[in-house]
Amino acid sequence: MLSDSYKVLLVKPDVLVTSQVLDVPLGVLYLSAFLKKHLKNDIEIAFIDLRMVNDQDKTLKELLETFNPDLVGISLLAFEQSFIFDYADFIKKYSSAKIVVGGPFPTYNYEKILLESDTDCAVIGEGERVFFNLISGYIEKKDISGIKGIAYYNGETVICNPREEHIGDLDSIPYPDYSLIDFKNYWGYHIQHNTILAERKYAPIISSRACPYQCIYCHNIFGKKIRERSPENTLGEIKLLYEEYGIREIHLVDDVFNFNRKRMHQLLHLIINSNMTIRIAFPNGLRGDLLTREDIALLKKAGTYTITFAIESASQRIQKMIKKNLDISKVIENINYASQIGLITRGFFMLGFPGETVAEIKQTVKLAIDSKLDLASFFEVVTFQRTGLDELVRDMYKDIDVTTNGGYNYLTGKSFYEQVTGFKLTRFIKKSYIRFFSFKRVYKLFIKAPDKIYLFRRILTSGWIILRA
Ligand code: B12
Ligand code: SF4
Repeated sequence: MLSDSYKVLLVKPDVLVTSQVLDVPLGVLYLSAFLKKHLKNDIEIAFIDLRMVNDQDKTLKELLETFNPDLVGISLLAFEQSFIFDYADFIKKYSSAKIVVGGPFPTYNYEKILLESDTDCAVIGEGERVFFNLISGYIEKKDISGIKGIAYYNGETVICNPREEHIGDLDSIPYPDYSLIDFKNYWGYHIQHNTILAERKYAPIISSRACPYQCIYCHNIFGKKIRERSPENTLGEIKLLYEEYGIREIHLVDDVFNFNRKRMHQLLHLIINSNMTIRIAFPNGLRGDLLTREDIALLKKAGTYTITFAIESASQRIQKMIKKNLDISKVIENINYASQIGLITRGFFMLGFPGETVAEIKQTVKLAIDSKLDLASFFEVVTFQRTGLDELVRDMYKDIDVTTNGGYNYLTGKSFYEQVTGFKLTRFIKKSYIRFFSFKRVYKLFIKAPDKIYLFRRILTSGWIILRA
């Protein structure tokens, strides 16, 4: 490494939330790989996942002083937002680094960040190309004000440049820079995306970007035109993880992995014909009404042991209102079939949409309880700023302050719904979990679970946190 290379410290923050999910931060690993590919020896990258450390302040201070970065890049989801307001001054105190933020929160809330913290620049949406252009500009000491996809404060006002074009050929992006992490730190009994496991050594992969659907609660980070990696490129990454890192279970975290059935089948056939024995999970859901029996059977043959179905609501009125428009009867048919062939099925449900009646909330919980689902997650509806849902909430409840963190306070766990209706949603959700997880259902789950010891220890170590929350 050249001694005058530009030093970038990438940070994944730690914030106080009741159920901290500890998953491999694919976004920053992609950024690092892209920068290393294009800037080679001109750049040196370090990464700190603050969720892993006991003393966040001490670790960060030491790293700032020893690594002495030119730039600190922070990845922020909405619920991690407090980090930038609490730590921008801290970073500036112990280093002379520029602070650049990126990820879903800055993409939609860059003004707040730039006006209320000592942040130099926000990267909007897909980060690889924009971050590269920005850092190249800094290295070459050029004027960065015209770079597409950034927002900054010019001393008078916040400027947000037009968005950078999305990277069309996803295969041109190198695989995530796994050298930055130690996978072992992400394996264990903490809360993870998938709830259960078949193999302890697992890793997430994203094989496509963007989603053509229009759900009003969703933040659009990668655009609406789906872009796909080729099945060969995706298989190559699975092979790398399998051979170099001993990974035996893959979690596909695409927004809609099964949108293009042809590509899905091609990848599954490649996996089946490879000499790897891997297990596959879909922790954040497949589009349940697009699946066919043939798809489900092939998914199983390729190693899938669990599928999540993001159903959200049993009410067709709510489905229409949130523009999810899921065909519920088709999804139930697919859950039944998946369950029949031995897959573990999980449902995601959202309760407390604006204007949703208590009867509709109960209808959703009833659907979950009456279904063959092995696991269910009931979420209180949260609004993120600059989504259709947020507008709806603000429109519908003009007289009430529902603005705390966009209608939801992550620390108290209270959504706007309780505030505006008086219906004790949090309590209702706890009761719904107790009703859903009947002795019979838990027993069946244990029979099906590929790693029973893991499931048992997971329930002991983190199950109570969720129920307590
Ligand atoms: C896997 C996943 C998770 C996993 C892992 C998250 C992770 N590792 O980042 C887990 C389970 C933890 C998770 C949890 C939640 N998630 Co989630 N999740 C995803 C999902 C499906 C994929 C994330 C991913 O790997 N993307 C691929 C990488 C390449 O993208 P990326 O991380 O966004 O990074 C790119 C850019 O954002 C940007 N970028 C990111 N960081 C930085 C930093 C810098 C410095 C720069 C320059 C650029 C940059 O560049 C990167 C490369 O292009 C996304 C949807 C999506 N398609 O991205 C939702 C998403 C991130 N999740 C979302 C939500 C709402 C949640 C939850 C709050 C849901 C809930 N109600 O519980 C929880 C948080 C709970 C908790 N307590 O932790 C929202 C975030 C909305 C928001 N404004 O924050 C998303 C965007 C879904 C959506 N469309 O609305 N999630
Ligand atoms: S299907 Fe998922 S990613 Fe697509 S718009 Fe709906 S919530 Fe967003």
